[in-house]
Amino acid sequence: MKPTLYHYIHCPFCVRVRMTLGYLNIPFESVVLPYDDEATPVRLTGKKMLPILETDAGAMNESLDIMALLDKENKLHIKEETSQKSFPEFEAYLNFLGSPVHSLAMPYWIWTPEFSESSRTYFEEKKSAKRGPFKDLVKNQKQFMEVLEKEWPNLEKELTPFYKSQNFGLKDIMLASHIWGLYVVPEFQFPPSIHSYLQQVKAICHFEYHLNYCK
Ligand SMILES: N[C@@H](CCC(=O)N[C@@H](CS)C(=O)NCC(=O)O)C(=O)O
Repeated sequence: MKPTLYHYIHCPFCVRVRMTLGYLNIPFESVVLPYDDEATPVRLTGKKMLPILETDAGAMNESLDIMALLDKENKLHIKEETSQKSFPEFEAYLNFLGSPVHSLAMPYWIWTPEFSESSRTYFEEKKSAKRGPFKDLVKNQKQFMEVLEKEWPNLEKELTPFYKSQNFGLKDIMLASHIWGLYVVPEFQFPPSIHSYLQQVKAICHFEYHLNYCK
């Protein structure tokens, strides 16, 4: 049986798993759930959180656990990478980048084809409780962009040509999926070197953002 991935198109943790499936050339069933569907994920794993991978062995959460299960030949060295002392620091870096990325992208994600009227309302209500009204996020774009613009030169130094490495690896999947969402923001442009890095990761992982919508 092919594994089934339940995912949201925009979700960086889901994108990680899709990039991994593509990198490892693993065929899978793709099920894009509406963001307001609480019943399906709760039935599968007991909580409303995606990604979920369903295999003969059952359904599971947690992107890194899913990726480790998929990576039978250990090409991404997930156990070794995630148990390194510096790994929490890398995750904190992703969170630091993720905050402005999400504030910039969320008001646009909701207008992409994965959202219906009801899932858009559900998403906006849930996310604006933490981040404030989406209209204000758009109004304050500049401040979020400034955080990223300040950071890009530091990131550029680490792309050698992959993240702190000459070889493609787990951290590239995690980093690329975390910032990929910025492509949806019309006012935003990646510096050419970061754009080119992301396109390399896309090619290596056979990644299509709007899977299911542009076949
Ligand atoms: N630690 C989890 C995080 C997954 C996660 O945060 N998923 C979000 C989407 S980006 C989610 O399902 N949120 C449900 C909701 O907020 O309703 C993983 O790595 O898989």
